[in-house]
Amino acid sequence: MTHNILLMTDSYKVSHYKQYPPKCNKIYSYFESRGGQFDNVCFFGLQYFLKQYLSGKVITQEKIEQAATIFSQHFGNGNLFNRSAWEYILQKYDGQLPLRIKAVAEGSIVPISNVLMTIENLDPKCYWLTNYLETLLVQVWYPSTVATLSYHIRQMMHQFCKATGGLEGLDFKLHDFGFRGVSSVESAGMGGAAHLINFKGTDTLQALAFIQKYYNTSEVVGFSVAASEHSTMTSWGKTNETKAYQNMLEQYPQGIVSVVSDSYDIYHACEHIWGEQLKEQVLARDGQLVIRPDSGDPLEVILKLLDILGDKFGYTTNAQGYKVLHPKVRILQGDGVDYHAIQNILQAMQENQWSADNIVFGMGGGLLQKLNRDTQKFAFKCSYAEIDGQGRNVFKDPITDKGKQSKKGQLKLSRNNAQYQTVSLSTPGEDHLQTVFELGKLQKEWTFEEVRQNVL
Ligand code: AOY
Repeated sequence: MTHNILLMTDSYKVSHYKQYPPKCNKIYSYFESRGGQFDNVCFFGLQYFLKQYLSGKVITQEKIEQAATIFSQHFGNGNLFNRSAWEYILQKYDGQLPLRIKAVAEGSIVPISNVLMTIENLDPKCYWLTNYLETLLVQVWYPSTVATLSYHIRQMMHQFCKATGGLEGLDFKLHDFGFRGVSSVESAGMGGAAHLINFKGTDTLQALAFIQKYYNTSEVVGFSVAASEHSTMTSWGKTNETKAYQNMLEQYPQGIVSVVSDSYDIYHACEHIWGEQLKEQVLARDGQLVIRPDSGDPLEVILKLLDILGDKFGYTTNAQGYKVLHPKVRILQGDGVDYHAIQNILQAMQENQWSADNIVFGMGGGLLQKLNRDTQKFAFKCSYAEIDGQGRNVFKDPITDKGKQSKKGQLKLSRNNAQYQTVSLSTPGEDHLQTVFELGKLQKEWTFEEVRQNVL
């Protein structure tokens, strides 16, 4: 193992064990979204952190020594580190963490301001351990925020598809182009997996291996097709643009093929190359050609391309009265795409009598990177403690920001007429938080199929 749990925290937390009140024997904290872009969130990714970083014998003498050496230089003080507290866990629990973590089922859609996860120490001597893990556990914000964004884009796309066409294509309406734009391969795995809860199209291959490994899945749950990039088109030279496109039709005689067509002049490419020179070959081909513009103002370009392609290849009018291009031709917009761009494009298409069936979207940085912990205001706070066995509610309520109020006491996620609500643990009724981790062991494992089911 290359990582060291003692080092997977913020420096200041190393000093916190001395700061709790005397005889403190329990610290209980919870995780919530306090609001942000959307008013409900999709909880996802905890199982990865539990499996990768928290399960089993995560403390060893070597890790304690490594941390001790780093801390004494980092703080310029060899005494801040609570070495004996870690050696206590190493000896008493064979290096396994005496904690209980409860969480809502992964994939669940929960309104903001509800408890999503709780964590508490199981050994009274380890009161300091609960919040030592805050830093790592709060990183669940990332896969949860990607899953939330992808979920809400699907909801929005659903409305446009229902109003202007069909729902058959919805699973592939938003393709993940984000691998190159994320901060790390680990982020690509987590974020790419989060997107695949809601959709089935991805180019982020890392997500497929991530899901198989961490979500107990043998299947491949995301799909893609043959597609060009600019190098494979422009390497033919500007005078051979038609040959480059013709080669695509010939190399991939069946199924969907996507061709990026803006290398020189997207309008010329659609009107004269696809729409005239290669038209018969496109129509004779056994599959769908997807034309991908990749520059310019997306709204302006798409509306113009729809008109050009409608003129050249023809269209039909569907039951709802919207125009649908010839079935052999579609558009893929993957440049400048975020939630509002998709909404604006589908809105403008509807206003111009074009069905949402004509288009699919690719989203890269907008899907996997253009978000942060504040996008959904994820926070982790202590709500309960025990001092010498006496329970007390713990909270913050700053006059300077009522948005930063925290909950009090031990919490339960209840559900009344399909509405989640956070109540005191002592309130009678079912708790939708279930124990997922206890004393070093994973207690509940979700498959990816189950995660997808839990969204619905
Ligand atoms: N992929 C559908 C399949 C994927 C891509 C990936 C950055 C695809 C393009 C396409 O058709 O055009 C990363 C940009 C594009």
